[in-house]
Amino acid sequence: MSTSKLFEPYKLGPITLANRIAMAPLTRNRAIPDGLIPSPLAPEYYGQRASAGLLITEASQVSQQGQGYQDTPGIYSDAQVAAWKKVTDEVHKRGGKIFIQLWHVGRISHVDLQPNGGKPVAPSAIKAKTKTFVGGQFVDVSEPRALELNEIPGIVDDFRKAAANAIKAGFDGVEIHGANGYLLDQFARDSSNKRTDQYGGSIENRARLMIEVAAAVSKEIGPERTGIRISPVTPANDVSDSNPQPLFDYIVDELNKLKLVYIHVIEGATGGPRDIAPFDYASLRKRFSGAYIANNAYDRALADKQLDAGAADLIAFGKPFISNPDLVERLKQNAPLNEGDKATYYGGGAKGYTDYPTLESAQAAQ
Ligand code: 8OZ
Repeated sequence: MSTSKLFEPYKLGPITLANRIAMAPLTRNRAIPDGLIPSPLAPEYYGQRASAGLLITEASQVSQQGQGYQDTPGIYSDAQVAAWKKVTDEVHKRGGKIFIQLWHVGRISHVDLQPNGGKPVAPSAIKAKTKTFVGGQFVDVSEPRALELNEIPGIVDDFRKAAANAIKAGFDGVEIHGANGYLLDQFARDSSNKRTDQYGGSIENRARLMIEVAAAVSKEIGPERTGIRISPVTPANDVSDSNPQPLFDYIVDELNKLKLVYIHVIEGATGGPRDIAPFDYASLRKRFSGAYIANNAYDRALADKQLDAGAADLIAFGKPFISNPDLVERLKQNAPLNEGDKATYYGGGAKGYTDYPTLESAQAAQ
């Protein structure tokens, strides 16, 4: 039944994953508001999912400025590090491996979340046509301001410090969030970046911040513990690029020079159609010597097909992991999946978080 490569171990830099299945980062908005500390339920939530070869945490802001939605956890304070340590301990106790996703939302934020109620920061002062979740409701994002050139090193350093904190918290590595129209992607793509300094204009200039962050993080904790997520054609959060193929070919060439351990590629529109725009993902794979994690709308059949074709090393599943803590076992058995309850995706307590049944617990209840 399962001669599939999906269930074979994989060596990711210095660690060995039990299988080729990754849990994609999933925003769940359950941090304790006071201090934006991971929920006391987070160790159990991630622990329940530890049979995935690699867990990647929900996006976690590297600074208060990097926050864009209410109740998302940070990785910049000692209290946050201490709470994340409980998560990594539980996952390791259950035999899993876990990376934390490092996040700066850039312009996808709201003045109510920003230091001193200031404007969110962006490459250019262009407001995104999208909403965020603040004060218990979806609201338009705030008008951003363009970052001053002299503020950029501080942002690179926030990522570096967050990576150091991640290692203190016991993570096996970090994933830089370079995707989905957040800060690094806003710099890379030309719909959101109209700068005229060395961070705007040419492909090299627009890619500069993402590459500087990757260099700083990998210098701090080692490239063998540093991955990155990109989404070359997603329209998520109102970004686009007039010519994404050479842009992302260049970015991946530079990431390859840094010897990052993986690229995690959202193929198509995040959470939407895989074929939203033409893009040659094989070109990225060819350019990169580390691992290629493929994501977006994968099921067992497509995962097998891509692994057998050598198009990916690992497959990341997102939404199915919300409602199926034992997704690995279910994929192995081709068993039916639990439906997710959308009303409890973002925010709340244990309901829709730590209470989804495994095959075993569902059988025992019968
Ligand atoms: C869903 C809701 C809020 C944030 C992403 C971090 O798209 C997110 C996100 C997803 O990468």
